Formats: sequence, structure tokens, C-alpha cells
Amino acid sequence: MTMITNQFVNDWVKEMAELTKPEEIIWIDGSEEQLEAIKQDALATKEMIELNQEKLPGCLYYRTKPTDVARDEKRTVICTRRKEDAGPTNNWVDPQEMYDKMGKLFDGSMKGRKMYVIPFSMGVVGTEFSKIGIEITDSIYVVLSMAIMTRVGKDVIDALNAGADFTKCLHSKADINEQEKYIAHFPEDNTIWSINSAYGGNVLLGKKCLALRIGSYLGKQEGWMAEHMLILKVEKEGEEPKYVCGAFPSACGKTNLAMLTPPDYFKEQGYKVSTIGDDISWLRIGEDGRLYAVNPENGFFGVAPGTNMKSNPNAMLTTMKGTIFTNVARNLDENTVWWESMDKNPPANGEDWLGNPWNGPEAEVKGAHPNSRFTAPAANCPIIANEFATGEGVPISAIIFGGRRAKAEPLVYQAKDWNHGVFIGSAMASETTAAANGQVGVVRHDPMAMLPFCGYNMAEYFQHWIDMGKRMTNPPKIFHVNWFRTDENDKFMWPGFGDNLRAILWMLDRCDGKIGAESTPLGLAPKKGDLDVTGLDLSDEVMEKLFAVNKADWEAEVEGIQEFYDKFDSLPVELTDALANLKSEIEAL
Ligand code: GTP
Ligand code: SPV
Ligand code: MN
Repeated sequence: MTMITNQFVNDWVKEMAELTKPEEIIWIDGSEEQLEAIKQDALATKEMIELNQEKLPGCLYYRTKPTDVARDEKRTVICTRRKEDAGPTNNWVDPQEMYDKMGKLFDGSMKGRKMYVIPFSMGVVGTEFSKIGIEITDSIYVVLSMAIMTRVGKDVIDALNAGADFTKCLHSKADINEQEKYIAHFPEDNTIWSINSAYGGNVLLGKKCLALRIGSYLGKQEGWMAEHMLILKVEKEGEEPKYVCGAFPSACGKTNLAMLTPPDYFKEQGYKVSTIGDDISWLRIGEDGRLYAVNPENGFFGVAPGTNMKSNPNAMLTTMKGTIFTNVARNLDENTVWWESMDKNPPANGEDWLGNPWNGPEAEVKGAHPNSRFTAPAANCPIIANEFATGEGVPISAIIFGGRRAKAEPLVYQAKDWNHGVFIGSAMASETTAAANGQVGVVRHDPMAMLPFCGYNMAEYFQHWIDMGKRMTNPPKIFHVNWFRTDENDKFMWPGFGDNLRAILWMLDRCDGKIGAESTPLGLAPKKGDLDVTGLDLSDEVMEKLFAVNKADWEAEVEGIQEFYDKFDSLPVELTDALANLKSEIEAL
């Protein structure tokens, strides 16, 4: 077994073991033999189920408690010494109070269990982007998932032994008691504590907790950005590749956009799309004054329902091996998995996500939970870009903000400049989804899709965006999109998925200065004919509705933005000016 010689690491692990009192401590080195042995333990206790190894080699099934199926924002807290440093959009608790409270819950929480110590890296070890963490957990699901979602292995241990700093991540599923569930962040101590959950977003601490909440805090201090963004690469034969980042709230289309399949019409013209990341971007300014992005993750924790060979074949193919499926339905005849709209053949001899017998064709309840997910290695993705593996940043041409909005928001428009783009991001709103506990379909403000993930005061976060803009000589152009606008019959008007490439190509033409645009109160919209809709069955009337800026709707939007802004003691003047400007433009409509 690889030895950790870093005394800080050993002291911390010893201290956490004295608190949680496991029967054994196991260091994870990421080797296949070790992970295989641990997996066998999970199969023996039925914590996980092995799926059909011919059809789905290396794949496992995992089910969480019905009360523990999504992120829990109410129980997610930011613990800074000063309340104002967490800001009005975060739940704040005094750090000492939280350590005391959770210390009691962690006391003996691993009695009779094994404690796994997982050194991991977000980003490729050795690149300037890499950040190291160590997650201590009593959950085999966490061990196997972290081995997919992060970089685990000897090079991380070597980096720690060479003295690398690390984020201290402590997790115990304890009794999965939702009354005593907490996901707590101590940015000032580079520490994360999570207890009483066994669901991905609450317990895979490298992801939202480190890469976004702690990451955004570090980024503010160190001059970079941690964002809830996909990264995609667009190539046209004979031309330089272009890279685009996109921030959409949870379950609003990042994985799908990142892996999109171009419509045949564009394939024939030589267009190709590949994937760098589907959820998180870390961005730094390069020496040439451009913004460079990496995906710090090593896998995809993607929404299962809605994923199928038509909507996202690349995601389907990614999940065919080495994948953990959580809270989907099971096909008991084949020992495979199923979820809503995977195909038209739900299993008759099935089991739903709760473990109840489920006759798919006749069932009145859903087979899979709406937030059921797959955890799959990024390397499985048929269109993974070569830049993913190197972990070197790619230069970003465009940043896309988008929400799930049945009304008000047009299909696509461009910000007038960087600061206006920051305003658009800060003013974003979207309908809530099953990715977090609580009501679904309620419009809420979710700036830059970071509302649940910003580890500090969002007013300062907006300022950081503005400051980053000042430091770039050639910043990305910023756009806003909405794939989810509906008609009078509540039907989506835009086909979405692969056809979203059409909007992206318009954006890239704008970035290249190849085409003009039309000024609207919201920003710059496509001129008639510039958005290529060849082959789509969209009437002029529908196109008009997709782009309409309705005065009454936008008066309400402006009021909503103002209300959201009022939560903050002070905001950058660039944003309040932009809102005043929008207000007068809407009044003039
Ligand atoms: P997180 O992993 O929670 O951060 O979500 P995400 O942003 O990666 O969302 P994802 O791509 O998994 O999409 C969530 C849901 O939106 C799925 O059910 C998709 O089928 C649906 N969806 C994605 N893109 C589109 C689109 O262009 N149009 C429509 N109508 N639905 C879409
Ligand atoms: C999200 O909710 O935005 C996700 C899934 O990507 S989770 O890891 O649960 O946060
Ligand atoms: Mn996400």
C-alpha cells in the first residue's frame, strides 16, 4: 500500500478517525484490484447490485433512501466567520457552532464500519488548474463514484507527499437521517463536512462542494473562476476549432448541449462537435488576454430521464460500461436499467426506483425518479475531445447563459459587451427542477446558474466577474438562450437538442464578426435569415414568437430583477446601471 508521508494528512485522518471511530481505515489508491475488492463488499451487503455484465459490463445499480434523492439546498450551509461573507443567497451558520453541532453527529458515526480515505484531484495533476482534496467516507458508493468522477491514484498521493495543500472533506452517511442532514462548507478552513445523506450531489464532495463552492471562493482570492458550465468544441473542416462554455441551472440542458449531435445538414457541411465538460468549468486568463477553461471532473453525473438514442446518443453510449445507475427502474428479466423515455419498451417485469414491482407498460407511476442519474467515466464518451485528457485550458470564444423559461425569454440574444453580459447572467431566472429538493417548475433567480453553488457573497461574485472582464484584452462574447419557450398549448416551440447547434453557429459568426445583429431592449438579436433554420419546420409566426420581447412580460421581469437585487446591501454600479437602462428601454417599447 502506498504510504502517505505528509504529516498534515496523517494527523488529520487520525483526528477524523478518533471522532468517527471506524473499525478499520482503508486508503484508496485507485488501483483496479482495490476497487474491485471494495465493490465485492458492496455487492455482498446489497448496497449495490451488479447489472447484466454482458450488456452492461462493469455497471452497477444503486438506490438511495426515498427522502435522499437530490441535493438539499436548505441543509447546505456556508460557514464563514462573518455572516456577510456568505451573503444573502446562502444559508449561513457560524463555523464554531456548526463544527460543534456536526462534531456530535460525527462522533462514533462510523462505528462498526470501514472508513475509506480517498485522495483525489480535480483537474489533471501537475497542471496549474489541479486542486487536491481528500474525502473520508464510510460509503462504498462514494468510493466507487469518486473513482469515476475525479482523478484518484498514485500521482495524487505523490503530490500530497510533495507537500500539496488539500481540501479536507469528511463524509458519513451516518443513519441517513434527513432531520440531521447537513452539507457544510468552511471556506476559510478549506474544509467540507457532509453527514446523513448518501445522494451524489450531497456526498461526492469533489463536485459541487469543492469544485464550485470552495472553488469559487478560492477563485475570487486567486484571480480565477469556478463556474457551473459545460465546455464544448465546435470544428468545421479546414478551420480552427472554437470553444464555448454554457451555464444552465441544474437539469436545464448542459449535458445535452455538451454532447450534441449536429443535424445531418451541418454534418454534411463538415461540422463536428466534441465534449470537454458537462457541468463544471474552471477558467483562467491566459497570457494572450483570453479566457481558458478546463473541466476539473473526470466523469459525468448526468440526468437519466429524457436521455435516449435520439436525444443524446453520445450520453447513452457513454453509460454502456463502468457506470453506476442511481434510482432508475430495473428490468428484472434482463438485469438492465430503464428510465422514462429511454425507449418505448418499459419492462413488464420491472422494479421501480423504490424497489416495488413495476409493470412498465401498465404502470401509472414513474419507473425512474425524475432526478435519477448515471455516473459514467468521461473517457467512455464517443465524442470526448482530446483536450479533456491533457487538462490544458481551451480558449473560450463564447459564454452562453440559459434558463428554462416557458415565457418571456427569447431563443437567443447577445450581450452588448462583457459588463452587459455580467448583468444578463446576474439577472437570469429559471424554473426549478428535480435536481434539488423542493417544488418543481417555480421560476427563481439563479444568477449564472450558480445560486446553489457560490461559496461566498454573490454581490462580490458579480464584482469578480466584472474585474475578470477588466483583466482580459479579448474576453469571450456573452449570449443568453432559452430552448424552453412554449406556445399557447404549452408545447416547446424550439426543437432543441442537436438543433441548438444552429444558435451556437450564429454566436460563433458573431464572435468572428462575420454578421451583423439587430438591437433590441435585451441586447443584440439575429437579423432575419442569419439564424440558419434550413430543414426545420418552423413557420415565420413561430419564429416571431420565439424572438418576441413582450412589454408586459418584461415589465414583470424588470420588477423581479429589482426584487432580487434588493436582497443585496450593495451591487456593482455596472449592474444597477444596466438594470436602469433595461427598464427605460422596456418602458419605451
Ligand atoms: P445537471 O446535471 O443537473 O447540472 O443538469 P444539466 O444542465 O446537465 O441538464 P441535462 O442536459 O441533463 O438536461 C436535463 C433535462 O432537460 C433532460 O431531461 C433533457 O432531456 C432536457 N433537455 C436538455 N436539452 C434540451 C433541449 O434543448 N430542449 C428540451 N426541450 N429539453 C432539453
Ligand atoms: C446539479 O444538480 O446541478 C447536478 C447534480 O449536476 S448534483 O451533483 O447532485 O449537484
Ligand atoms: Mn450541475
